[in-house]
Amino acid sequence: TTKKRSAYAITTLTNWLLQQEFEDQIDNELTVVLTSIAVACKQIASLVQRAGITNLTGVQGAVNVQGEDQKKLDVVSNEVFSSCLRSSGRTGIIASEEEDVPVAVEESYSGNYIVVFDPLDGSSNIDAAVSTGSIFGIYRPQSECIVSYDEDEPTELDSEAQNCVVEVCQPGTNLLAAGYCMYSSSIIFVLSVGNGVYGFTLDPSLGEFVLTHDGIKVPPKGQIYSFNEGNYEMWDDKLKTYISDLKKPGDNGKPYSARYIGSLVGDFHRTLLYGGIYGYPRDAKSTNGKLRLLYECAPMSYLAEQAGGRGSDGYTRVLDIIPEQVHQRIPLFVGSAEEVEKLESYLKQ
Ligand code: AHM
Ligand code: MG
Repeated sequence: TTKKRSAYAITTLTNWLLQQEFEDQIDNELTVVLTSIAVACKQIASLVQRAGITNLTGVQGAVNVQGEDQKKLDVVSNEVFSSCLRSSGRTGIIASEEEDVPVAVEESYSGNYIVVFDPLDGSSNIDAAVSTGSIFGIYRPQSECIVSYDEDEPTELDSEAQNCVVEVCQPGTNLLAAGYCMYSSSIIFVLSVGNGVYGFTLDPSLGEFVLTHDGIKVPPKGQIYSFNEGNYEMWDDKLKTYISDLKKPGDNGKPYSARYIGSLVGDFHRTLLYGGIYGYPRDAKSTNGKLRLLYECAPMSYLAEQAGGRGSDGYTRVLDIIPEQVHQRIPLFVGSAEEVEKLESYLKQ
């Protein structure tokens, strides 16, 4: 006889992680890392929600290694993420969008896992209280990897820092886990540890992430495209043709709909649930696109594949690309399997 489940039963992220551990999908060290990431996300969520009150909107005044103006919340979120990971005692190396190079966690309190993250993605949306998110990926240390530096910007790294770069530059196929947390009308933590995609909504009255999206599958096709069309004139002709064709009425008599927040996590989350395609192509000015392979494109492509979708740079599977630089950019097309294949068929013509 099966026991009846109480109407009040909930599955918290903690319970879910312990279940994964019990099933040998993850080990106890990874459970600790994922738990500390969830804590960082709750802390960032609270900072984001109160930013307008606590004077945390606006720019910090510094520019990061990628030449972008750092927002105050970019800097604070990076600190929150880093300190949660360090104090977990289970991470060895951490690499962030907001840090020039990956850093090793002090030996006395370090562990094995490598965590790559973008602590607050889409931060141009912050001052208008529009959706943002945190993105992360987790790897195990490895020894083989190709490293090269941008010749225009020679870096002087000591051997420890060099080693961190080598360890961090792994292809997405090596990911042990990846996920994001979206700070929107709800705060949703979406995670895969290699056996599907699960979503947990923060219950503010409990302060806990509760399982709300069990085994997310991206629809094989979708009617929404999500591109920054302001860049249209700078795009390649094949891509222009693709976008123009999406605007022609299809079999159902309707063209595709356009939706673009300018926040990868929000645009990706919608694509995951509703289907369609998200794209950040290369253009005449940004010849490798805008998004970073390691902590934006690879984690999102991993989640897309785990949900039955695809992630491509237009020609190649994103997860097969071996990073040569920590902050390397690539074009990204991600979402419903058939929509990404359709895009590829235009670009490959
Ligand atoms: P960020 O990491 O500096 O926040 O930039 C990444 C963001 C993504 O969230 C979003 O998809 C993209 O930049 C939007 O760029 P654009 O404003 O060029 O459309
Ligand atoms: Mg980013």
